[in-house]
Amino acid sequence: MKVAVVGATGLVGTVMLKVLEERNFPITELIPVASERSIGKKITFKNTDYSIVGLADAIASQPDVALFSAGGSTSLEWAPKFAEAGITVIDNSSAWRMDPDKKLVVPEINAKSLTVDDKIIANPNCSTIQLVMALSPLHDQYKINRVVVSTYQSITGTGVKAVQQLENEYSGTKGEMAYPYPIHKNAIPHCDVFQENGYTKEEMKLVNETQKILDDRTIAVTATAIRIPVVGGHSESVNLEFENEFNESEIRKLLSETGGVTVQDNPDTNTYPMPIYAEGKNDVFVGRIRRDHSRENALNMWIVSDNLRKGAATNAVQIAEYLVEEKLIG
Ligand code: 2RA
Repeated sequence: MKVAVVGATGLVGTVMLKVLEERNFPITELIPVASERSIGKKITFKNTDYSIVGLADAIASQPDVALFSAGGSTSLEWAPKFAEAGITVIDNSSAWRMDPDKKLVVPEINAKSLTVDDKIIANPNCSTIQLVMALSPLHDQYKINRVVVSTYQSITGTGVKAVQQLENEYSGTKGEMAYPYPIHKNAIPHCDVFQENGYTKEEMKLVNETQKILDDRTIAVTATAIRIPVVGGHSESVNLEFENEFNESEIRKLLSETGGVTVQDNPDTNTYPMPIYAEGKNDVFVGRIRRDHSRENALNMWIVSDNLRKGAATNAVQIAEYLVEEKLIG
């Protein structure tokens, strides 16, 4: 399998390469792609050095699949060109997610909808992926009517500049600011840009992508997305209202039996998910599961996951693995 990684030197692209290697994805040739300034630089993958190439050269190399994490404008311009050349694109930007003709895929939930005709496949937003991984089995069993989610997001979601700003603030070094405010000792209620309706794009991604992936526009979703000085992963406080009755042990059992989800939930032993321990792992961790006694059929829980892994790179690689298994590529 010839695989292109577009954005190979970025935070997510670097993790994509790590995950491809860890999961022993059947690669015969890697085509690392990055911006003009990186062309010709070498990267090592599975003990082999590869030269970084530009987008046009990547198409000419005719990879079977291209994992994109290079921003929305690059995806909008180049994903169609790769697709026209017969290359299947799995895109981690927001460019194609809400396109009615493109599939928005979390393999454990809706990979089965993929066909050989899907040449541009959208990888959902990191905070959405971990949310729907926990919601999907519960929605199937109890029908979710409403979701209220507050996220506590790692600064790695903003990018290298924000990680550097936090490190500078720790060390008292002056440097470029990704945010107009300090990140250290702070919580910034602002992920991505504000929209006319007073919500940020990040918050509306949680609303719109959740409904699309669960294929149910009747689910009411409202979100507040907060950036905090953490690097290991995103955390989410979630309140759910179900159509039907449930019991908490059934909920825990259902989640425990869901592939890709790990329940960490025992107040007696102070057991609950935390980003510092989720970092570097591919699962979605769920805890603090407890009935919301203020509403009928309502539940609270806490969801944590490494946003660079299941929230981005691992989910994209798992889509590629599905395509290989089903002989939709290669
Ligand atoms: C964020 N969800 O965390 C986005 C990913 N870039 O900012």
